[in-house]
Amino acid sequence: MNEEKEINENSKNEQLELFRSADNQDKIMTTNQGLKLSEDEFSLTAGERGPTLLEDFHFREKMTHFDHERIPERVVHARGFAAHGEFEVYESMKSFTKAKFLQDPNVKTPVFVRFSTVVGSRGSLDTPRDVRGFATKFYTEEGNYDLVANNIPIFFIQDGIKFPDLVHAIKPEPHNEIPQASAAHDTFWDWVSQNQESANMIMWLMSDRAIPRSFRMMEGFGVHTFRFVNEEGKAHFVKFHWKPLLGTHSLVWDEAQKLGGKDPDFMRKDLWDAINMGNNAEFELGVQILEEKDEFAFDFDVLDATKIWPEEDIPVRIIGKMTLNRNVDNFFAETEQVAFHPGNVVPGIDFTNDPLLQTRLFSYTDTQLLRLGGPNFHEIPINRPVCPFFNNQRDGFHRQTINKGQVAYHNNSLANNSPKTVSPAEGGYAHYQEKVEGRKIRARSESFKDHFSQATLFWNSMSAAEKQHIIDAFRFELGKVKSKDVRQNVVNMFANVDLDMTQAFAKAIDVVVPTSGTTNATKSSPALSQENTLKKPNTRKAVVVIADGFNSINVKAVLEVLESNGVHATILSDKLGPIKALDGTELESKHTFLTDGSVAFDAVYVEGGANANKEFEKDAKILIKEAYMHYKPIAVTSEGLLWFEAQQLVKGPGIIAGKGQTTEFATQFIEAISAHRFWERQVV
Ligand code: HDD
Repeated sequence: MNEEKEINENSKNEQLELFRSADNQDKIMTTNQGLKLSEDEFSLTAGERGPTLLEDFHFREKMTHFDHERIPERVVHARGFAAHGEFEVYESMKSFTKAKFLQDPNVKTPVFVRFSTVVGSRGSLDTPRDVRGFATKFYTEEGNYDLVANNIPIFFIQDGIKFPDLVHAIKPEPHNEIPQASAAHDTFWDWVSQNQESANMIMWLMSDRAIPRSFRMMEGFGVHTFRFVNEEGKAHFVKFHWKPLLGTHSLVWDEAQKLGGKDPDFMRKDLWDAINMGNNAEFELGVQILEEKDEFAFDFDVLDATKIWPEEDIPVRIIGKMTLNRNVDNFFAETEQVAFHPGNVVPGIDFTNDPLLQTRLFSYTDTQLLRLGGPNFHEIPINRPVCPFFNNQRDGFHRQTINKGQVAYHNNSLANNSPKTVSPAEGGYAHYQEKVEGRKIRARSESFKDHFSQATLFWNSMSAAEKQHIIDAFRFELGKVKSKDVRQNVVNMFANVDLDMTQAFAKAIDVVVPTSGTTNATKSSPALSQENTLKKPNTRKAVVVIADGFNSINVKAVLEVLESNGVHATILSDKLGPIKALDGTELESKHTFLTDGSVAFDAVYVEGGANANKEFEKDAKILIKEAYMHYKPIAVTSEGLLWFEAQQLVKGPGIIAGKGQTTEFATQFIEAISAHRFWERQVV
């Protein structure tokens, strides 16, 4: 270990292999000292009914380990899920950056990505309305590079000194620890109205972006403006984007809440299952690049993390692809112990004076010291670079490395002054020599003070359905706020974003409906609307609802088409196990109305069956209705068609009614699955 060797996509896996234990299968049980055990069910007692003896080293060891097996959860982003993968660059980025992993399209760099929610604790649900974390560790030949991103391209605040306040306000309230994993409470909205730089972020948080359908179907954003620096020392400003190859898709709010109860692990299971089935999660890396001379060319400050760079003004250039293709072996060892840090950079990538970024550079190491129990967390297998690393840092809690040699200081003569530093030409990191001067002040530039124009730009960019979702989200969130003053303050604030929008939700929350606001920004950015995203059926989940006595020709025809279009189809009935068709064919039911319902799937196909009883019919009708209310594609044949019609639901886009065996029926169903949702029903 710790030797120079060529890095490829397998390098991290090979390194982890050195730390993997054999599994317990067929092994003899021992203590941690290697002593074989003859008994693991009874502690050592004085007599059969007597007290337990202190000399029971086996009990003491087992219980002590158990008593200490929790570590503090992350102060934010506590609930997460991760996977391994690889990254390849499409074309050399040499003219912009000397970062080695961005030079050669033939090189694959191993990566580890942890997705997360932000507010809930580790055991909370996957589908709250929340920002999602999207943190990537690139194990490069020049050391670890961490892109610690979110699925929203901006942030709540401009200066990290406000981060503890933001987090205290949005986390459960301190006196009663209510509510869990939710922003819908007084302290958060009070904080929002008293910190109006949050306006743009709140618009995103109220939008569909905050309830993604899957980690595999959301964008990622580095948020801050970073710097690319090339071999000649020339710098460009850069913003990083991850673009999912499946498009950016969301749940609807009612569905997300129901999923939280039916299946709190919905999103982690989605990623785990997809990777196990060979449906690797793929994201393209995009960069927005800006010449330094254009720093002041915009009506926002490029150092302000509450602002996007509209893609129509500064295009996103796609430069590479990341593929997540391997699940972890052990959640704690990998997902829980991974430690990200925006300050983990490689030559060719540097920081800017974005005041939010600057504060993050302090916070991440600090938090790992507590969370992972000392300064040696870089030695934990998941955190180790795949390139060699040497320095004079020694000792501390949990030190693993046995550093050899007499000398642990610099400069020295006894070890030929090694380990030695090297020049930038030899790969040594040199900070970009930006000229800075100024007086020490606690104040922010005037150029950071427009809090509303981009919030309005976001609103202007939404489709009619997306706008309605935002209004509904405000109604939900503020509907949970008990203080009328807080509700009024929020309404007064958002009147400055869009008056019509604010009037629409103000009416529902018992406040004075505003009649004027200050912003009249007219810009929009089509790239922000999810209506314009990629739409395809691949990896979507369809459920086929059948009862005994079903028509096997219909069902088999649809199953075949789904399968051949990359849709994962699965059978649901009123019971698990074999369901028998009229012709004697059997299909295996893996879900029931009780275990899953419609919310666990992207699309439903209800066939029914001649032997369906009244209870089946009732449950199937509920399933159809729920899928309908969540705007999902619905295909119905046989009894399914009767149950659909009996509910007087309106047939329209996304409703495919007919006979399963026709090609037209199946093709229409696939097209509907690609379309994702049918918002026309929103007005029904
Ligand atoms: Fe942060 C975790 C992303 C602002 C302080 N942050 C954390 C994680 C992500 C982000 C994805 C989870 C990493 C993981 O999976 O282990 N954070 C962001 C983004 C931000 C941001 C995109 C704004 C652009 N964060 C931010 C600020 C501060 C922090 C302003 C403090 C000054 N973040 C932390 C932290 C965490 C963290 C307290 C908690 C656990 C951890 O770091 O490792 O240090």
